[in-house]
Amino acid sequence: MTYENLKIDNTDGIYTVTITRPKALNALNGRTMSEIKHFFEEDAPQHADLKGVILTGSGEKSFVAGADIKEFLGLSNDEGGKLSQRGQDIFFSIERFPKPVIALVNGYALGGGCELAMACHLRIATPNALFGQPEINLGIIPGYGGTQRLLQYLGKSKATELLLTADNMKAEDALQHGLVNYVLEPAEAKEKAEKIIHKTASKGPLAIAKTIECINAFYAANTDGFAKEVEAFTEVTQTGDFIEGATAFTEKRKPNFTGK
Ligand code: DAK
Repeated sequence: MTYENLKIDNTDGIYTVTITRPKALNALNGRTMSEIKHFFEEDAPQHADLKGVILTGSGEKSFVAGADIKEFLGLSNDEGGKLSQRGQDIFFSIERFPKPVIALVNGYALGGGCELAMACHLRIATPNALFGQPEINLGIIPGYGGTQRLLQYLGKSKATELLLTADNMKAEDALQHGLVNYVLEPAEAKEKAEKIIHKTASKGPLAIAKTIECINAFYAANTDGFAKEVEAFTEVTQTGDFIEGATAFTEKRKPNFTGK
């Protein structure tokens, strides 16, 4: 697939994916959603050198200002549900990606933009970042997981307030409420994201992937997260990486994990 709305840079295995629709403040139209799907489901798994992904928006004003409102106007009655399901599935691909995906939130993260940031494993915001689910202003509700993930991050009281009022949350408040991991100036934010990815890349890749699976199991309906942990633990203890990690510890050296 040729990317029209995503710019992808690879620096030492850190793939920075920049959503690039500046005229629409990087709003997610159908094409952009297809490109995000293609990147996480088709392209990224092929890149053997990939250590992690930084997802951001072009410019300094906006991460993603929502789903593309203008595109919704032409929807027929039964298309809404299908698009909502498709969007949720794409965002699940991000959440289930076996290597860290960090949202670098550089401005507006509204509606689908807030949902996209929440599907990433971690969020680093710049001071001008603004989070919110303003769908109610348009007479609709979030369709890409916003009613669920906002509760996971903020808890019921604050999330309900935001969802019912369409109020926005500033970066510092998002930090205080646990929606973001850090608030940093743009250059430091990128550096921090890179540092985190390099750090995770020095660990056992299977252990990282299994940890992500267990975290997701906590939030998955009808899934016993503790049982999932036992299952994942059984798998990782049977790997060469575990032998290497334990051996390196006893030999007082850094482990050389191979992901096997
Ligand atoms: N969609 C399309 N275009 C957008 C956009 C968006 N979400 N946000 C901004 N733009 C465009 C503006 O229309 C404008 O284009 P021109 O008029 O110049 O052609 C350009 O970006 C610059 O925007 P502004 O001139 O408005 O810039 P300001 O600095 O004055 O204001 C703003 C920035 C972010 C406060 C404002 O643009 C704004 O309020 N934007 C909309 C924010 C919003 O409500 N976002 C949430 C959208 S609802 C579903 C699936 C998902 C969802 C719903 C249903 N189904 C499958 C059915 C999710 C929905 C949403 O995300």
